[in-house]
Amino acid sequence: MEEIGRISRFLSGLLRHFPHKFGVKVDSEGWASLEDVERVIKERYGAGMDIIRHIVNNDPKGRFEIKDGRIRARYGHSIAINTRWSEDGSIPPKLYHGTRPEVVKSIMQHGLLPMRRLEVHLSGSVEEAIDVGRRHCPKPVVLEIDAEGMMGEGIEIRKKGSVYTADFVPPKFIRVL
Ligand code: HQG
Repeated sequence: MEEIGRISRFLSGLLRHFPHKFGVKVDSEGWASLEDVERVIKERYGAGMDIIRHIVNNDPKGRFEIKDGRIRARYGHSIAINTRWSEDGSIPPKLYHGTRPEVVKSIMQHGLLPMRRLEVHLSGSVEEAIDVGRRHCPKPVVLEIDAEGMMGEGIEIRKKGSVYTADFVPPKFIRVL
């Protein structure tokens, strides 16, 4: 349903970027009270906990999680939280990043930077990276990231839902596909 998509996008924005605008408190790990979030969703969309749980349980990228009466976005934040946690599961040796052709030169020079977010976001497959890049332009470029090499030099890569994150990816670990 279109309304579910709208609420899901709002929930991403609320938990990643603007909880304070709606009087929602987010702790240092990104958690907000489910009650607070339900109140905002009810006021704005007339929808309740059922819809919130439906969105969280069916999100294709695992954008959100609910635990002990709290909810958080797993990745994508611009608000200051501690992003240094990772879910269990191995990190694939190669990861991918889809982006606009115009910025590839800058990326190969300066590395992948988090820009307006707290982390750099990487995908587990070329297909997912293309989808990420399409949010920016019709014909994205896919970069292959030597995740194994990064971790070998002590650069942390974290798993969050279906997404992988890092603080920074130095140019020497990036190859244009
Ligand atoms: C680019 C969505 C110039 C970078 C997606 C990207 C993802 C540079 C843009 C998640 C640069 C930032 C994040 C440099 C990086 N010079 N440009 N040195 N370093 N960039 O939206 O990765 O659907 O913040 O290539 O699917 O596109 O919302 O990052 O193009 O998983 O759940 O700066 O957000 O997830 O753009 O997307 P973004 P992203 P959701």
